[in-house]
Amino acid sequence: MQSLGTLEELPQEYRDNLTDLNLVPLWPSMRALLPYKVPSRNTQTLNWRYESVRPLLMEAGELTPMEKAERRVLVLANPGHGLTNMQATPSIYLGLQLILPGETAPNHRHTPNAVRIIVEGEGAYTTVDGEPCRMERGDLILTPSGKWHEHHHEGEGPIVWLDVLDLPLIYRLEGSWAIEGEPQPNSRARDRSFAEYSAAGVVPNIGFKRESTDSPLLRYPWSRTRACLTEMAEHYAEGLLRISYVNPETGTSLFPSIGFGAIMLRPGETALLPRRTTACVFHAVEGAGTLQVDAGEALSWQARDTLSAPGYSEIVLTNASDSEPAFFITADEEPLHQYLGIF
Ligand code: GTQ
Repeated sequence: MQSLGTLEELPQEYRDNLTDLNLVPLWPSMRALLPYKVPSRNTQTLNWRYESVRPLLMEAGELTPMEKAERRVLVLANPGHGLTNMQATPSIYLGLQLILPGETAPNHRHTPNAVRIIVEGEGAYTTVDGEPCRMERGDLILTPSGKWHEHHHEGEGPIVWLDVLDLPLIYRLEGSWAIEGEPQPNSRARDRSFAEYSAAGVVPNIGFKRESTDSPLLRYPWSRTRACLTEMAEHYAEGLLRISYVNPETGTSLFPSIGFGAIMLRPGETALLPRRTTACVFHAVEGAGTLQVDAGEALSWQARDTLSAPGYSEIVLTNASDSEPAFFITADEEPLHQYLGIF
């Protein structure tokens, strides 16, 4: 490929004149903007070990009361994107949120889409547009763009979950904003969307037509995802065991931005993931093993750890146990890549 002119080759006076008029010459940056065949990727391969993060999160519980935090979160920031930009991948924000017994994270709604993946603790629920969604280990709780949500914790110990938002994308689109609301009335004991939509292949037919394209199901319990993968393993002796979380009405991804999935590794399995364009986040729900990207250093992981890996890479996951399966919940940018035609 032809080498192009550099900035330094241009007379300083000419460069200054360009700058004065808010102009930039393309050719010195041409190859950086449009690299040959494979994009440049800032997403680093990383493990945020829960064992290391947890003590600092608990310390935040002592240092900062809920009134001073609104959301008490330590953000899992990928240094490749610059720590203060709070990106795990180009479009995905991750945070570990702590609520102590008796605390409430007050009601608000915002434009970014959010999912919580429960990491530790029992007895908490998130109320989403009036629907109280119970939170158990590994469950996915959805708060799609614009829905009111507040978090309550009535259990014994701390509760911790992983927030997954499309905040970096929405923020850069200059579309990120929030408003506070009055506490939501506790009109229901349980989440109605779960009654209506949680039986696969069955949807309610009681005389209403939904206008929204959001997933109508707000809680995807881990017990059902796990049971599905375990049952699939009975039928497939080999090949990647993977499911996608979908909108039960349309079969499409939960959000237009981020796609969610889950992977099971059989006992002793080494899984080579098909190479994909999108960066990916892995949250280990059960087990222990390694993650290796492009034959680099193998990172060890265990249950409750959260990892990131860049797109266009070859990812190998191993399960260290010869007797027990291992499970991940994944988040990636596939829906966006599909929409943009770059997947
Ligand atoms: O729980 O609503 O990690 O609004 C970041 C922003 C969590 C939340 C985050 C939020 C929330």
